[in-house]
Amino acid sequence: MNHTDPRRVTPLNELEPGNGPIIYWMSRDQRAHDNWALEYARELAQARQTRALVVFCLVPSFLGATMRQYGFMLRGLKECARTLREHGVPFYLLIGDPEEQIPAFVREHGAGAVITDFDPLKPKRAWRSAVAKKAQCAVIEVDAHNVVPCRFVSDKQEYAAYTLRPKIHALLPEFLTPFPRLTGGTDARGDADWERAAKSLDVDTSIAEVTWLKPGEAAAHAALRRFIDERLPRYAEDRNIPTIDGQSDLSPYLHFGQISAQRIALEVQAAHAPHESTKAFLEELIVRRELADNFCWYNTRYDSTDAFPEWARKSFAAHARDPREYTYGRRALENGKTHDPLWNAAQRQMVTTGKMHGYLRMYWAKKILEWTESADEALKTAIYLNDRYELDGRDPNGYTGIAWSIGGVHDRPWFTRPIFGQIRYMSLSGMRNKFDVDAFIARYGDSAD
Ligand code: FAD
Ligand code: FO1
Repeated sequence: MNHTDPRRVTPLNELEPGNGPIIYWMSRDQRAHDNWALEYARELAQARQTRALVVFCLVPSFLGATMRQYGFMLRGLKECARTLREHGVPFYLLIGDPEEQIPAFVREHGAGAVITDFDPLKPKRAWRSAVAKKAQCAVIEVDAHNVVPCRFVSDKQEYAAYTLRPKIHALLPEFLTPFPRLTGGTDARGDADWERAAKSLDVDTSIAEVTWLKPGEAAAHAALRRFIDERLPRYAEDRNIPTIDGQSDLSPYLHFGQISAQRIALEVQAAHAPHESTKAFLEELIVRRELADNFCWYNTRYDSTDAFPEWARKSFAAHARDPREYTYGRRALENGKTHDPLWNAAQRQMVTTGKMHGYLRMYWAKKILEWTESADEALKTAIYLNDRYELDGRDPNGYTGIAWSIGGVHDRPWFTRPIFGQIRYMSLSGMRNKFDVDAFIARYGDSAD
């Protein structure tokens, strides 16, 4: 009985599934439970009386990720491999270029089909299209990341959250549904040399792994439980106050796919927390997050000023030569050495914990626009710092959040001012009206050492 909704499924080549095992090439959704791509692979294997197995291809470096992110990911993968084996699904770890490794693995195992998960980012699209061409079997993509499948919910780049929201809400009753349980007995086959994997990495090890957040599917579910019990009730009031730990801290788990957004939404709905908080959280988790996938999927220039709306690009052209009262190079920004103590404290929070508070990320990015020579330099600097230090970096949410802050993507024109033109402005005095800035500086600022 097929549980996977066919609207999540997109064949990536013309080949029909053949005989031989069905391979789930896991990439974005690194979890055993609540994973539609895995579920689809197991259903297809059952229908063809063959077996399903999982392969993950570790690339030695990925979009500037450091040991901070790779450590979190590899620990989560190790746990995932164990859970899969306990449920009868062998796990194989490959190392190298997926465009070579996956077709070779298909040949070696005589695979009947490769199932892979959906990801709008350019490097991942290149991997999938190369594998779809080179693998001598059917290659099929399943959107296991979005509650409402990205390709299905809209066939174009949406203008803003308010244009995507009704499309998502209309389909939630069909897609925000319970998951089938993961069943099966132990299967000890599989092959994963974690030592060799760690040695193969070509990453900056100077940025240490974080210790305040434990990686993996079990820890993700514990973090969800803790959020629901302790923070969800006041999420509407607390989420934009950086001095209160009012956010869920689920973004690193969502980024690495160690927990399903659909699972989070089901559990939050069942919690019967105050309506305003539930509504505010699901807006972020489903509408905002899936708007980010929509933007990156339909706009391949998502990491460039080319993706900015026309009004923003015109506005930047008109203000390109506005004098900057302050300008900082990448090093000064990276070290949090500016004249603005709040900005420095936000940068230090990101560098030391791997997770800047969501409300400060907007202010942080906008100040980079104010203190660099151009929108182009600001965008590149923000992406570099965000993806180097944030545990949840290298994510559609990041490219979209930065494009919103600096380039007005999904936002509207505001009244004109120097340097910003019509881009929404945020000021230190404005932040002081919202929360106790001095308390945040005391906690994360220079003097906090
Ligand atoms: P919660 O408030 O608990 O939200 C729960 C989930 O909802 C988040 O995990 C996320 O999946 C989603 N969500 C919340 N806010 C947003 C948003 N504005 N856009 C899209 N999804 C959202 N998010 C990342 O995952 N990776 C990034 O690299 C990243 N960089 C950002 C850079 C800038 C400049 C801005 C303005 C935002 C960025 N965001 C990024 C979005 C948002 O700030 C984070 O997702 C959020 O702070 C993560 O913490 P949380 O899970 O505790 O959030
Ligand atoms: N995906 C892979 O399939 N293989 C990798 O080795 C890999 C490394 C990696 C490191 C840091 C990071 O933030 C993401 C990484 N990803 C990898 C991609 C990740 O699984 C996500 O799919 C995307 O980054 C988010 O869309």
